[in-house]
Amino acid sequence: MERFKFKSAEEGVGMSEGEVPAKLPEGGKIWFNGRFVDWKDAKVHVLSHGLHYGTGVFEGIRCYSTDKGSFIFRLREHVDRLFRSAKLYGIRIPYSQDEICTAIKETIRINGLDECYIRPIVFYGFHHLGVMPTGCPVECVIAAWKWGAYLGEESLRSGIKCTFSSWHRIHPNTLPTTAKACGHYLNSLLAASEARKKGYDEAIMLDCEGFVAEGPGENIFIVKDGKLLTPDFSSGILPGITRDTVIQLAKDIGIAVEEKRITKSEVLSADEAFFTGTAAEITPIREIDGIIIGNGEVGEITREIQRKFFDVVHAKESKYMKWLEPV
Ligand code: PY5
Repeated sequence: MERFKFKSAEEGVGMSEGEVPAKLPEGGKIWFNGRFVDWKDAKVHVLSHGLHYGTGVFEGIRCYSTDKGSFIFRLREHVDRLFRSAKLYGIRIPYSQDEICTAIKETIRINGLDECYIRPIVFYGFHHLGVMPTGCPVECVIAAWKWGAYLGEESLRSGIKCTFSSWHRIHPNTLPTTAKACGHYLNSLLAASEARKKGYDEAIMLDCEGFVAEGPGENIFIVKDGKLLTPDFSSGILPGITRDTVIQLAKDIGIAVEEKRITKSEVLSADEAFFTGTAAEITPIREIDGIIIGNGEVGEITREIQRKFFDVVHAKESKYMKWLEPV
């Protein structure tokens, strides 16, 4: 919990439409195809394949500062997902997983960051602009910068207001939904911007059959009668690493978890609800389309999961040190 306790609300990304989020910090070094370049030199050509067709895959990873040093949370799992995402699109990453892990650590160190968000991205560069990226080079980039709470610091404390989106989550037969691929985020953008235009903090997307899927950049959980429920993979969700973390932590605390198809009405009548994600961490949901979830306060189980999560990422739980990779 300590990370957001000491920061001002302005450091969050900003939630409503019209509010301009903090600009990415300029300066420092970016890892670009195996070597470090200055921030201003990390450029690609406007005719890059990835820019035209969204042909790239990426990750979002957090590094936390703790009293035992800086640790990257579940680095191996994130890098593994990056490679699985690439495989689904036939993108051959010209490095090993170990090399990418090492490069991520070096990026954090060279930029002197003790706590940060890390964004590795792999995409097709410039060569040819047919749909087939024949001959296009695979460009690999790793950047890191300080990034506070994704939906604003206050969101972690008091929860957010959501709306069910009219845009459905991409169907697993349309795109490989388990891949964290650049082009998939057009779907997320439509849902997120619709929600903000209507004055909500974030969207909840349904799958193509009308079951609850996830947020534009977050997985969703609800609490009903002391039990955690979350959509299963048939709803085309991204297999979130924070989602997996919460499932394991809940079981450890003794809270039952069920992965299943979830209806809108189950969410609206839930006792508690929250989002999970690397950027969003554990963000409580207090209201959906004007309907108060539970009593409108952050629920007991949500608070317990949130506290446990922040203890784990801050190296306060010896059992979960296996998830923390020293920088
Ligand atoms: N679902 C989607 C569509 C996501 O983009 C993300 C992560 C998640 C779920 C949660 O996955 P995980 O727990 O593994 O992070 N979103 C990115 C993130 O860094 C990008 C957000 C802008 O959190």
